[in-house]
Amino acid sequence: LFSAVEMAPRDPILGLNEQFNADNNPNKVNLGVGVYFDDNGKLPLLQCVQAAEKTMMATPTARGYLPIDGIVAYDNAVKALVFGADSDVVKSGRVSTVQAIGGTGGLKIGADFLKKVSPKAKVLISDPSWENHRAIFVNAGFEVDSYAYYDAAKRGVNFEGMLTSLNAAEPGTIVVLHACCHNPTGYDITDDQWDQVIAVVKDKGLTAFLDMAYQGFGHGIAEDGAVIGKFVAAGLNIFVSTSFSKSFSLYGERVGALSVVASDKEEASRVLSQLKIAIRTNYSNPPIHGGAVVAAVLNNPELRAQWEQELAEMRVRIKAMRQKLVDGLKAAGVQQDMGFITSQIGMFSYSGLTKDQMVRLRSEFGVYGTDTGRMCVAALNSKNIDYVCAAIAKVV
Ligand code: PLP
Ligand code: TYF
Repeated sequence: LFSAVEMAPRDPILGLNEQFNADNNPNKVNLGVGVYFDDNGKLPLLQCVQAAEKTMMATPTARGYLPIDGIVAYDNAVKALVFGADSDVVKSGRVSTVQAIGGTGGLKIGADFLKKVSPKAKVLISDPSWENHRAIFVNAGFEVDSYAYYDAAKRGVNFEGMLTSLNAAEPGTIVVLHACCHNPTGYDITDDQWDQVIAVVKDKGLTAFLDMAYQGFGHGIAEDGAVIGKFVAAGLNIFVSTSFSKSFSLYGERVGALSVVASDKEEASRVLSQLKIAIRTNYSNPPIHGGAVVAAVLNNPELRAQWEQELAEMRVRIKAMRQKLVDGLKAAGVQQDMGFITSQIGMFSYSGLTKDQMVRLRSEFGVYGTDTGRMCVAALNSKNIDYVCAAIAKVV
């Protein structure tokens, strides 16, 4: 049966983890996978999460099946977070939100639903993008292409190219956009550029699918979410996938969501019924724990305030590490101005290092980033930063 089964390539990022774990170098630093570590190099367990879990454990509950679309209080909290509790679009019942297995699950449910709605549509992802974007939409049966995004020479977004790509797209094309904290480059487009993208999406009849995996890691929860309000204000039917993996440091609980904005309440209920089919045929219904924790935090004013503060601490620490990286590289003797690192946002920095340099960083120094030069700034800390800077200085 399996004699002709080919060995699949490893995930370029998760595969690095395996290599890192097997490395005996005592100084090794993992800047490969997008995971936030605190200044002690530890994966945080947020106080707000611990508090919510403590309360939950005090009155243990039996675990029946959840509704197909998940915990109602969770879905409503996500809606409020993403669109604003008092927004017209939520109050008028135009948003259908379902709990999903991580942001990945939100993308997959959206992709399966879209395949039924627009079976012939093409999908465009940014060049470059999170690798799984392509895989998820290809697996859902779509042809996936890319739109111009990164300009290596300019160290920024090739916005003209992006607009040209979008303008050339067929009506109905599905465009996957990083709502904030672009992965892997760390370069976002400006407010004004978002307005121009929205105008093209509207003009050309494209379908925007906004991937929000890092809300709160850019400029703030509301600031990062504002782009969603712009699409809604333009009267567009959009998809938004949400991930709490990073913002709640709940990677392994697989907490995410998919929200779809319909034209009216009746349409939204039909959309929801189809999203439930996609969920049922993938995994029937979501798990309880992670969603219950996030709902408990988001729906309790005290815990919510604590979460906002803890998320702000992560955001501020990452920004401080960007500056330390720039200063440290200069002090370590790197001639080139690396100041661009502080104009990037979110967890990642596209460092501009070549594949050869990244391979040397790994093999000679145990400093792991992706071959594309992407480094997870959120894994730098006051103890490893000097070592990382010295290593980079030796390979550039
Ligand atoms: N989208 C982007 C851009 C990501 O970087 C990630 C990272 O994991 C995801 C989606 C998936 O999130 P999750 O781990 O919640 O599935
Ligand atoms: O880009 C990253 O590092 C994170 C984590 O298949 C990740 O988004 C990486 C690869 C993958 C799933 C998650």
